[in-house]
Amino acid sequence: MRVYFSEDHRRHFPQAELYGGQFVTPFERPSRAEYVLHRLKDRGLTDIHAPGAPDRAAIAAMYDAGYLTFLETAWDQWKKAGYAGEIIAACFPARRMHDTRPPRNIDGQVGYYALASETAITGGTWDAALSSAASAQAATAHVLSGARAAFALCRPPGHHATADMYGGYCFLNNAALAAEQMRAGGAARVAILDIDFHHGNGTQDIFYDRGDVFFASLHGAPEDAFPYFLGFADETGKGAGEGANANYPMLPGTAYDLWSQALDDAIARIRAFGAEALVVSLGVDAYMRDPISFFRLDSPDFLDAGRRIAKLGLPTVFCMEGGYAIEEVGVNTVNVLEGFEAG
Ligand code: SP5
Ligand code: ZN
Repeated sequence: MRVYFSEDHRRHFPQAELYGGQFVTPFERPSRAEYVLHRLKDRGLTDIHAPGAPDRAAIAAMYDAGYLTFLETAWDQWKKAGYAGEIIAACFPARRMHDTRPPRNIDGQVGYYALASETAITGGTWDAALSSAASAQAATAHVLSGARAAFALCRPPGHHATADMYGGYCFLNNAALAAEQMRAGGAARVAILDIDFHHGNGTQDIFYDRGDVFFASLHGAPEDAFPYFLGFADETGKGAGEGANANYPMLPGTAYDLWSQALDDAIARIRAFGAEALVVSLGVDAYMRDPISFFRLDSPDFLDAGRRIAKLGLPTVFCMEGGYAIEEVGVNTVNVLEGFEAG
């Protein structure tokens, strides 16, 4: 399976994540990608390519223009305001406040475009986010040209990003861009299967009223897990999208027996939907030793999950999402890909 990966991911490496009231080294850090890369090479997956330039028109078509301008200019504005630290959101348009009036002030803009404050922006963040999107776009182009599958080793990840908000370590929604590109490339119906531990709120939001893109997400129940405010089972889509959204929230301690039942159900729904192409949001934070998550999957379970996904028989783009048990992220991620290739 061909892999797309950009070294530019390293340009996004904030020093700080707000966690438990302290600033810690971000869980989402550059070494994650390096571990995946090493494991790919160890297992003979050496067909690794740098993506070309991102398709900016496709990004502009999906994204809010003000949001893109914000991402592009936030660091300069922050410096001009005289701030010495990284960009961290501190106040938000909460209930009964205006959420359609982006402020002029940079602190105001940051809160307006952030959905969580754990995620910092630095001088290299925008370029890294673009390079991550470019990997997803190049992997999708490769599959559209006839390959069975491709892996976009995206970093930063994407599934929490909406068309106008960043957070959850995500800035541009790589999987959403891949799905839309599949549609533009001729797939009448596309499915996105999100197996990251966290609900893919951004992806759900982008396609919620669309009947041509099915979204299924397996994740920690929102009562207990980030992003807390979306991902409930009764979110089934709206308008033309009614019935094209499937959430599988699961409780702390969930192991592969239950998780794989949810996976099988999601796969059956994708088959019934009649998807012609598949995008997998491939996070491996469902792993039992993940430091910020609470499922109990073990490494061999990821092999089995890959096998089950392959049974759909669809052209498939994998986009890297989360996974924070740093050293095991490589093994678990590549296990999904190897299971898929064996299945
Ligand atoms: C892409 C992705 O996996 N993003 C995840 C973002 C999670 N950010 C919020 C983390 C909050 C962690 N709280 C965990 C408590 C564990 N004791
Ligand atoms: Zn996650």
